[in-house]
Amino acid sequence: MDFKAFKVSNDVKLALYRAMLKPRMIEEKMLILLRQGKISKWFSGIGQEAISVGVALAMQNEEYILPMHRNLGVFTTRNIPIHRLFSQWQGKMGGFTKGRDRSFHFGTQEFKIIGMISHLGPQMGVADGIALAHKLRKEPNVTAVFTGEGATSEGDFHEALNIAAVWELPVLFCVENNGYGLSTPTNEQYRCEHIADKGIGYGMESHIIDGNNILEVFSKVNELCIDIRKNPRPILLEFKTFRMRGHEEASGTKYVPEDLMETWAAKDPLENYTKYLMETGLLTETMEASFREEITREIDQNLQMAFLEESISANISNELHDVYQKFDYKEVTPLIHKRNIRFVDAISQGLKSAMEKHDNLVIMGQDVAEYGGVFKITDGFVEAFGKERVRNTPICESAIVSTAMGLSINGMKSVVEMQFADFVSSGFNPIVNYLAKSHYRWGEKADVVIRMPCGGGVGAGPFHSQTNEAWFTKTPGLKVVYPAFPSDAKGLLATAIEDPNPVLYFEHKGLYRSVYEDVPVNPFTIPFGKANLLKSGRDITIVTYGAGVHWALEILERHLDISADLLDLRTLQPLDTEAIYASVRKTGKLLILQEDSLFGGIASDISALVTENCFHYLDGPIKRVASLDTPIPFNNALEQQYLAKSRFEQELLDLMAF
Ligand SMILES: Cc1ncc(C[n+]2csc(CCOP(=O)(O)OP(=O)(O)O)c2C)c(N)n1
Repeated sequence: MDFKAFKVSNDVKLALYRAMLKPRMIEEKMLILLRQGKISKWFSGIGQEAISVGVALAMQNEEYILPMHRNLGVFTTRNIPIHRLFSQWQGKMGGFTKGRDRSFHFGTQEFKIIGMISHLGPQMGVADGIALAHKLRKEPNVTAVFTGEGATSEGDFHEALNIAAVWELPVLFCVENNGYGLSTPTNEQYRCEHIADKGIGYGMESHIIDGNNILEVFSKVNELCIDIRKNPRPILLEFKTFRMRGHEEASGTKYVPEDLMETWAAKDPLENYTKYLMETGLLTETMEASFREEITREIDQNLQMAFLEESISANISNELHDVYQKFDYKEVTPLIHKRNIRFVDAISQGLKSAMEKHDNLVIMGQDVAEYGGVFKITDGFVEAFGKERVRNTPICESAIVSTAMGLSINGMKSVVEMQFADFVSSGFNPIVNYLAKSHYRWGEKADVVIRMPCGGGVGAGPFHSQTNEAWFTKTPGLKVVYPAFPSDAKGLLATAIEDPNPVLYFEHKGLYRSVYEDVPVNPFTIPFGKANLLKSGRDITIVTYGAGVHWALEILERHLDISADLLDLRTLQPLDTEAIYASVRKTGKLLILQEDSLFGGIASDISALVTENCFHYLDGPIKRVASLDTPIPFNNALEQQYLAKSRFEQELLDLMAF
């Protein structure tokens, strides 16, 4: 291993040594504790420390690092008190997740470390978002994100690198190529010779670095960081290294040929570097012993602190309390001055006002810039707010949602337009796993609104017509908004953008240009969780939202003899259960109308809630009226048959007659 080629001061050489020794010694202790059954799982980074430590020391403390499961050296180099790491691994309060997540699955703004979610790939898009925030604020900061070579096979890797390249984001993509992804060797993972070769495909500079040579890692990364701060751009780094232990301890290394193990054992980053430092006289055995003694003491003391810490006692209200960030709703009242506008105009106005109010708000989506979005909602926005804040994206829903998360982590707000709500499936993972769970896991908000042009009745077939709110209403941590009128669309969008929690904002395409209303011209807010009683009656309660509201209005218009409460939910999460219960207590009958297919839709949950809470008030069975349990078809006759609207009238009359 060639250490001589790198010009590094003696002080830095010793600092690098000590910084590498610490994670190695903590890990050795962890392996003992694991055997004693005192910790549950361990993902070892032994043999890969030079990468974590070298990168972390090349970065400035205010620059974000996004590590993975083998990067203990990032955490120790950023000087996180190690008792907090021990508490984290033991699921105690002194850790970073109140016992809610394990190992390195956490972030800390204090130390500018944003840890992974298990799905690996989303990290890279999050790094894009963090870097974008720096770039928009003209801050000369680098963001470094780690991944293994296995995770480079995920679509997120491709999407994130592509975005970073197109947007020239100052991100260091650090791939630790350690030979195996769990048991899968590299020749079953990818076909090019080096992962660094992939940089060419993205138009991105890339380098191969010996990941076991701390001086090479530190010098090259340091040099690149200095350069990126002056000349922001993404760089792909492939660190050649090897995973010396099992994927996690229990899984072992039987599938690794012995000679490969021996070859890499001879390249151990700590042993070789120690030898080099001793040969050059920078390190003596006495010094080494005293460093080791110091670290042993630190480990023992900190471990003791963590062991002495009480176990967490489970408390339901604590858990429920942390699912969402507290949102201090501020009422902005609508003024009297109104203009008759379409649903689509109301959304556009709401967005525009928010862009004027928040100069840290960014809109991202496919074709949203000069083209104005496929529904023209952001028409003219580039002229008003510039291309930096109104951003066309490549076709990459997953990494864009992750980018939005990164923007939020780094102090920005964003609205992401899904071109059609159907395409959210390509960005589903970061929404339900990253955005939804971050506050509960480690107290981090996800200040992101995802706009969802949805709904059928427009002859657009199975992939441009779905109303897929139920994919999200069942995921704790998300808020789901679904307006039916222009005023609500405008006011609820304003609230969604103010709210620091992730909001899915459903906008029905069929309403865009067909529904008009007199809408207050000023920006105003409408609180979440407040249903709107559109009609008040005695005999039956109809609960619905979105296009269903208009179907119900139309049918009730035809049956003036039916005295019904018509409740427009407006938001599905939070759900105004009190308004539903109050109405059912009054009328004794409930019909829930939803455009979505029947099974597993929100109507089922509302039905269950009313059964549990209002059973004694019911004078008939609760009726759910929904679309067929088929995909949504294209042909008009088939689509009309599919939609709940075609059955609503008869079901209403049947329940009235019960
Ligand atoms: C989306 C997803 N698929 C599968 C897994 C299971 N899994 C966790 S780590 C891992 C191997 C990762 O390999 P690599 O990226 O090379 O990192 P390494 O563990 O070698 O450091 C796998 C298959 C996962 N966590 N997430």
